[in-house]
Amino acid sequence: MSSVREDAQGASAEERVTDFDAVIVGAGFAGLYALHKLRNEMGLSARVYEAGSGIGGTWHWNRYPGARSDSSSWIYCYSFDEELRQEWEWSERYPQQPEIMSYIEHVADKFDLNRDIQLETRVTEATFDEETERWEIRTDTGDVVSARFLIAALGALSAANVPDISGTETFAGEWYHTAEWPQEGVDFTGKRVGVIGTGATGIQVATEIAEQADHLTVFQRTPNYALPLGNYPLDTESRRQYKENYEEIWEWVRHNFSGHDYDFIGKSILEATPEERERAFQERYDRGGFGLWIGNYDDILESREANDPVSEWVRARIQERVDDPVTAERLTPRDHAFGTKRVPLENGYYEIFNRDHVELVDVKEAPIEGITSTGVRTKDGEYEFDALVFATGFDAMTGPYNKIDIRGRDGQLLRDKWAEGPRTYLGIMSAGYPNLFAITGPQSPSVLTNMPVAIEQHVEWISEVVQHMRDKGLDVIEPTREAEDEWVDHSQEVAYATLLPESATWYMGANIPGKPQVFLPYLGGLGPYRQKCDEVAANDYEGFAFATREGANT
Ligand code: N01
Repeated sequence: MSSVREDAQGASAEERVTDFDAVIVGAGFAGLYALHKLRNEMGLSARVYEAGSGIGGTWHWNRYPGARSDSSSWIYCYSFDEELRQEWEWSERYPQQPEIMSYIEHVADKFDLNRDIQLETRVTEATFDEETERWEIRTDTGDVVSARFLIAALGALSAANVPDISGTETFAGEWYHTAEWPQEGVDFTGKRVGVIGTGATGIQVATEIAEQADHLTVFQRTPNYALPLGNYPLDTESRRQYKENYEEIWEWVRHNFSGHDYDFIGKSILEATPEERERAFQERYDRGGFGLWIGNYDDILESREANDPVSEWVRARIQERVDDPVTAERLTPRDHAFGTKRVPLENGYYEIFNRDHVELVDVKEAPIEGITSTGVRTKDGEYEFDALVFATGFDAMTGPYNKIDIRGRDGQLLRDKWAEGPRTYLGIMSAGYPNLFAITGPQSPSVLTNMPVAIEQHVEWISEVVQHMRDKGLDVIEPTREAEDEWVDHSQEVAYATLLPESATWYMGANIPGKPQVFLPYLGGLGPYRQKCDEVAANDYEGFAFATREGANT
């Protein structure tokens, strides 16, 4: 029986609407835009379920100290509304979590989104009913609703990974995962703190905690090639400039490789002289951001020969910033090529290790053996803490889907279908799961892009196909197995033509014990991917099959 608490619209259980045109799961950037599109622009009835106590997705959950965007603020936002673009005033090149939350809340107010969002409600099951050709959706609060379309706006990095380290439950101090940070914040003043993990998150959080803690120990398993953030405040003049050029900027980032404000140089590194390379690297390093990664010579991710010069160059920059040679060497990656793991951006990270109260522990050399009531025990000894921070990442891309019992045709669980890795067509749909759309799901460019740009592309493509179905009186859409098989093969081929699958990364599922090793996002670039999606649509949705309620194929 459903609870009698009021729903998002203030209706009691008896009055509740239970049949929707669309149910959207997640109220982050993706879910909010999907709601706006489907409800405000297309007039569909829609309900958003959100597990968090507030909207914002990633930015609601990841409120750890130091959390900020690694995308330029002026494109880390929506582009769909000219008034919104012009009225919002970003204060920095890389906005911090509270500013991004203010933006998201502003958008939700402006487009009157909150009334159809039900918070603190986690979708636990979604079952496709082959009789009615509708999805039945169940939540952990007892809601049971049905929808013609199910939109998974789950986020690619929303299933937090707390590693299974023995004794964690015995730790007497406080422990936190960065992606489940307490809403009220944490004060580390005067405390001995341990941070486990040195990915993009660990690097951000350790830099901030070093300012507060009495003593900070960073447990590193794999060193990273972090690049300077290069943040700066934005003044009225710089805001005027990007706003004046917004049409051009959006055209560019919608069609380039990454959806970020970088382009590759347009030349092989092998054709550049040592002096040219040095100049190109230094300029990008000094400017800050991802320039050395996705704005560098075209082939640095294609072969070791092309990659070695830049890997070597970044190693030298790390070494010169750290005083103690042993610590400097520990911080220097030598086991993987630059850019094959997600490049973190840092804001004084390397310099924290020049301070007396900050220590680096290499857990590859001396693995963590367990957590005790007082701290962390490694092969080399025990470290005592008042607080522990897990910056240990996510069960990326497929994890959020696997947490829900999604049953398609013949009752097949999506997680069973994906047991050997995700299978999708265009990263948008999976055969056997009609009318279920993924926003920035596996096998789409997603996490390899500036997310809002990829999100807008998906939401717009999905709403167009829904409109197409309404216009033609079609009820069901589903990809063909052939189209799906081709896309799965193609997405792996594109990845394996680069160095990225060589490294043990979350892109490959390598961070989760037992997870199949498959390259998860689509590496073909956002611009070419958009073109492919547009061609599919123009070609009468090639690779998709449609049906009407009676089951007749069109
Ligand atoms: O997670 P990660 P993240 N014992 O998986 C280590 C996005 N993001 O949260 O490298 C010891 O990258 C693990 O070690 P290893 C961004 O896309 C965006 O930092 O697996 N250590 C690694 O060091 C990013 O890539 C922004 O050997 C263990 C770390 O934990 C993605 O989120 C900011 C361990 C996990 O790093 C994920 O980044 C932050 C264990 N058992 C993040 N298990 C912005 O743009 C794991 N580790 C704002």
